[in-house]
Amino acid sequence: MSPPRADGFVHLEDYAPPAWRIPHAELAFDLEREATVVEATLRLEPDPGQPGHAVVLDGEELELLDIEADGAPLPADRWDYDGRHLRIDGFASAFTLRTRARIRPADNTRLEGLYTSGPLLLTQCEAEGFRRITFFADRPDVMPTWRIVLRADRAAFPVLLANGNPAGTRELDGGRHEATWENPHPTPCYLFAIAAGQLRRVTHTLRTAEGREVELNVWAQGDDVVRCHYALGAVERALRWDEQRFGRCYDLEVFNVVAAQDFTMGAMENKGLNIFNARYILADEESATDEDFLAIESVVAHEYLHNWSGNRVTLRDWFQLSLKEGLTVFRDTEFSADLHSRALKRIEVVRLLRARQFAEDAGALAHAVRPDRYREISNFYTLTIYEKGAEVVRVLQALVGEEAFRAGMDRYFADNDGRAATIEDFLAAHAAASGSDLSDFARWYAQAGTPELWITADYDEASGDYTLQVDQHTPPTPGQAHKEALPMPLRFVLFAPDGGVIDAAPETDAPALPGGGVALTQATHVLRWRGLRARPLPAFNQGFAAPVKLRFEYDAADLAALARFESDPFNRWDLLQRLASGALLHTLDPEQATVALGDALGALLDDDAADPAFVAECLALPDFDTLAEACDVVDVDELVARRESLLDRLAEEHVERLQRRYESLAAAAGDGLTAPAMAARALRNACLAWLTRLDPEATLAQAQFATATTMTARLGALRCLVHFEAPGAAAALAEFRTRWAADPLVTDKWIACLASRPHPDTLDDIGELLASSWWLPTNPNRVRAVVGTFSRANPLGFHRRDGAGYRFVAAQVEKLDGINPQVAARLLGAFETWRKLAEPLRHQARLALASLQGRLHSGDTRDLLQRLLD
Ligand code: 0A1
Ligand code: ZN
Repeated sequence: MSPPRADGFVHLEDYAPPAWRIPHAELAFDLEREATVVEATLRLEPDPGQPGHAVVLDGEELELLDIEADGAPLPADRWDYDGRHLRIDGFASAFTLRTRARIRPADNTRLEGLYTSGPLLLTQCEAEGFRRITFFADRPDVMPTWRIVLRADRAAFPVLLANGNPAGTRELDGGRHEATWENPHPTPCYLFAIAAGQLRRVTHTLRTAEGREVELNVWAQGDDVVRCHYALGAVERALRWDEQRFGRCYDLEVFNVVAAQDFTMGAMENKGLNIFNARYILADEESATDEDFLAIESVVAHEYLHNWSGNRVTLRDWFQLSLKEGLTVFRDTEFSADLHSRALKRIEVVRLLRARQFAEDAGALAHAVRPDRYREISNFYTLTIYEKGAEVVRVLQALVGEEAFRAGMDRYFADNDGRAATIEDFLAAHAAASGSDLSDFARWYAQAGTPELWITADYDEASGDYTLQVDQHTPPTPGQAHKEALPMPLRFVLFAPDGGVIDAAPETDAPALPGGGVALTQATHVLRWRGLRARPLPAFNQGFAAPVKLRFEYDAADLAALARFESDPFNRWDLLQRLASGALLHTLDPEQATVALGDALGALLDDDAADPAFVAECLALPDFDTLAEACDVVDVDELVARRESLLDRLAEEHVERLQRRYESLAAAAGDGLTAPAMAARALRNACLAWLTRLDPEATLAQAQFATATTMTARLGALRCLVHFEAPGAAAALAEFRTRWAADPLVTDKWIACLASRPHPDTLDDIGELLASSWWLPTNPNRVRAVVGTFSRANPLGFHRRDGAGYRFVAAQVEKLDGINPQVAARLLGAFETWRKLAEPLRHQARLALASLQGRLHSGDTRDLLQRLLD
């Protein structure tokens, strides 16, 4: 990688391979909370192709104690450390460098490098945290094998974990002990990890398909260990799935997972030692919702699956981030779809894309799946890199077909095992395996913005000829005015007026696709059918095969008819979402759309054969973010008011049906994590929310809260009580708060419930919270529960007309910047679409952002603020 240019950006085109390689690294830690000493012994070898370079290692906030080369102290005129880089001159051939440095874990509130979380010592190194542990070439294309020695007080740190396989332990003097770990796989330092402390585990041993015996362990503090069983099961499911679906086996003797209460992101795939935000590990039915369980399974799988997509095949540089993240999200969503319902998983993914990624792709922070420059890489752990990156992989699979895609994946893993790869390497493997030319496909990685497909129909009564013209267009994004057409699948079905499927294939220059439909390869295509008896009704993009916005002139009656005809469950859901959006945004006749939507929902509620989880998804109308994303100018109050009144009207229309389903599902919704029980709880909670709108006493919600035996039911009821400001709300909140006061993860739940109460005066509650002992600004989960929820899930609070919501979030960003810059920077993301706000909000948002100028200190927040204001 290369240093930033004078413009402050690191540029993709400046990439140069490392001038010095590190084939092997040995680290010894004397672990202590206040001051840990790290001794690093690095074998350094010059790249014969690039002679004459000084050795330059990264190192931040390190207190250098000793420096030696080949066993002798290095004279002061041979090295220089300026607080960011250690430069060593005068070596032309391989040598061994030994440094000793002191670091201060207890002072590390950034949670990057080595830090304390309660009594534990933990690390987080991705993306550039390893340079806060020791002097090293902190870039992903330097991949040594590792030997790691940990020494610590036995009583305080009885468990000492690091990457790789255990390679011995011994007792030391003074109540200390030592553990050695060896990682034989070439591994970049961003995947380095240690975890030390009083950890307890649940464990399970299995044999991989290759015959290797592997011990799986999930570790947590104290009594939390009893809530690790579900995560342990999820590790095993992910391991087996990767064997079966992608032929990938696990490659060490042990796979350790550790739960941490203080963790900035979701989890981290360190080689053989995954470290997790505790919220993605700890669960039982008393304390975790069904959604929590599903999220745990998918994050556990995500991190496990990185062992191949990310670790065995790693990244050449951080511009390639989506090569591991997009691909691994693709793999984890396939895992969840194979294990549970494919349609429900697709709905979940598309909701997130539409509510958040489309907005990112159209706002001030838009960037390509492979950006070509960055100031601060931690600001690129985005929905575009992850979720759109996964969609791009899905598009590739649709274009080449599932069989060729699997062959391409085999080839990618085989050709790049142990290497630091690029997106070009990924595409080359798929091009070779499928025999396709993927040069146009590469545009998906370079071009930002959500593509739009404009489809227009023409039917000639006399001849019965029907044509569809498909025009592709991607709007401009910052720095990218002109866009080219992207290759993508177009799936479609034509329905006759009676709902029968018209089976004929169209005449078209667009190539047919292996799984049905055609490949769009140009900006415009025409599809023509001849001699149809009547004007057909087309449905498109089954399964959301292409991540696009699709425009076709339907009226409400068309959408309602299609929702009855369509057999693809994703599309049936999507057609109802379109009806709702059309009613709310007035892109359809609002009255007709409302009536059609009401009829469709009524039929669904009457249909006891339909999956209750699917019915619950249909009852969940497009959220505020999704609606706002579809507007050019966002009038927050108007949008919220329209949505509320549509919900009121639909709830009134269906009150009896809602009551019937709520009651009839009571038995099925008891305990247990079976699909039918979870589905029943989902639909009951959806019905309860609609019914509570109509009942000022909130009788059902109060009863559900009082008798709940699962967190899903309890929290569903609490949310209704708090959000509708029902009579029992304060008592329920107080009871919940007291009962779970010792559990930070459950505490985050009531806090998020409070912070999302849809009312402008929620800001006052938040003020009280911040003055209480519940406020823990050093704990990322707590900050997200309070400030993140308020800014992202409370439109009436955040977008208060007086701008107080914006000022509050801006003030928190400034405070948190000095504690944990990555957490602070993420909060700024709530302003990404501020330019679309109707006045006076736009002006207020600008003032709040401008007030931060000159007051932020970290690279993370300064980069985001500048991009928001540019
Ligand atoms: N690679 C992780 C995400 C991650 C990124 C940065 C982190 O440190 C601040 C932590 C985790 C994943 O995709 O799960
Ligand atoms: Zn990941």
